[in-house]
Amino acid sequence: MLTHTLSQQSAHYLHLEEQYGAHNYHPLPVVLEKGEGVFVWDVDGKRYYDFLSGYSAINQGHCHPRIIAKLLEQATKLTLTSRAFHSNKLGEYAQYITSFFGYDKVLPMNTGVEAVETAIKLARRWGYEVKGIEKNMARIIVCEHNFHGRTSTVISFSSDPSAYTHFGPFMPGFDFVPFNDLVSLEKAFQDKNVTAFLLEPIQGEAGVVVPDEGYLKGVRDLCTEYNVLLIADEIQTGLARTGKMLAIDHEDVHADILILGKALSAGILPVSAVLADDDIMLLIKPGEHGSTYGGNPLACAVAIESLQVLKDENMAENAAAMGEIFRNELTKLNSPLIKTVRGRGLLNAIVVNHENPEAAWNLCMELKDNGLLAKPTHGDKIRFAPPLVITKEQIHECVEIIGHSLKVLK
Ligand code: IF1
Repeated sequence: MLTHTLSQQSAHYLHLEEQYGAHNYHPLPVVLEKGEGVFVWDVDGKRYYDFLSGYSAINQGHCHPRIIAKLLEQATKLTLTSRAFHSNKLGEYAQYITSFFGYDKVLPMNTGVEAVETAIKLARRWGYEVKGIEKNMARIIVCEHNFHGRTSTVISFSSDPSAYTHFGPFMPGFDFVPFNDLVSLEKAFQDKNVTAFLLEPIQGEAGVVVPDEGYLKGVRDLCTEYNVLLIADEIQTGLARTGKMLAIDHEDVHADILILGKALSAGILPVSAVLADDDIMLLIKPGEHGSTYGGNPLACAVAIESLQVLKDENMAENAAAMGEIFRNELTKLNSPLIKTVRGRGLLNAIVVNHENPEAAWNLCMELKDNGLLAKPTHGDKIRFAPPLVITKEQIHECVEIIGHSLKVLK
């Protein structure tokens, strides 16, 4: 029997969360208090490799010194003006990020799902005012097993009962197609009321589902042919995570609307962004959309440095190289407990092969005891997504930890 003891310190903090916090998560029983690069430390001073990276928000590594320095510098100057007034940082950031990704304009928001909601509003506005769809008839196509966030509109097009049960009534105007299926997508596009197709270029929460080579290019061609906006949700797959700056870059695809979040601020504060060209972005007029913190000077300063660091430290190239080694070494373990190893760059996952439904959880508990933090997604899959600063030596050490933990589990 695997036994996992809990220190008194950790038990104290778990109790406080249990007693006074909502029970909307089921975290691994570890209480962290420090992070640096690929490592985090718990309240007892034990060190772990972080193989979740805040669900890909910490691509640059925990507390990256250059980004923290920019945070501190701006935090002592000006943190929020609201959009009732201009700030020097917003204009600088807007110019920086639009040239970084090749778009005319950026609409700054805070959380990922706010950016997804913003993209939905932009696509509907374009559908009515440019494509000429009848009022309130616009449809947006989404993929089965998608994950785009947790607001009431966004769960309206989730296919996961745990995300939408007893949260109705739901927002109308969304239709499903299977992911990685161009035939179904073209069929869905026969409906003239379709204004956009929203997808994750790799499905993260579904367990790192990588589409066939050519799928993203096929999506681009169909969207162009049927005058449908391509909305790429790169909140989890973007910002060097999959071995390119964007996951759609693997097929040289340009999205009509690009959504970013998470690592846009390196895990420091919520920053998200919607990028589009003028023919779409300028359809939202002054006073028709916004948010209190959207585009605040602190977020702008942190986001510029977070993006610059990705480039300066060649994080996409490192993610591609380290991911290749990681998947090859995992496969070489030849563990009967690993059904599949899949992913791209440093967004990877294994499918655990075991009749015990708790096997993935038990493996994560064993990994935790051996100094590596990861978490199961949808039962039998474990996502492995370390910060993109991880070195070859560290990858090999982590594969050893995984191999040893698998043996114990067997
Ligand atoms: C949770 C999942 C990951 C995202 C994509 C939009 C959002 C997310 C592709 C919304 C957020 C987070 C949310 C967090 C856990 C995590 C997650 F398990 F929920 F699905 F990463 F896979 N698009 N993903 O991945 O961004 O509003 O959260 O900033 O809700 O448990 P957000």
